Amino acid sequence: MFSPGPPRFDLGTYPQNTTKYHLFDKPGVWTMLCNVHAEMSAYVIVAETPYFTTTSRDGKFVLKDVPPGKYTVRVWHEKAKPATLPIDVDERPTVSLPSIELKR
Ligand SMILES: [Cu+2]
Repeated sequence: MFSPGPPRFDLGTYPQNTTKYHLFDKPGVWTMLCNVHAEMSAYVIVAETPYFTTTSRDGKFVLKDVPPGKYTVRVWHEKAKPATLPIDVDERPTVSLPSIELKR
């Protein structure tokens, strides 16, 4: 799902009230930074799967309608190293994962 290196793009600077577009054409975590304000950042994750989600505030998530099979759960957080967990989805209606600990 994530490319080996961070995808890069640069929209440069442009006048206020101007809109620029960028097509995120490669999978990965795309980082957007402001070269004026260090506290301004955003991320776009381009995933090659229909099975993705974000967590609730307590870190829990649900992926619905995942067909049976072997998968790798990939977890990303801006302040942690990405984590992966192999999972075997079977015919049970609900499959629970063990906790995934993210480390800085
Ligand atoms: Cu800024």
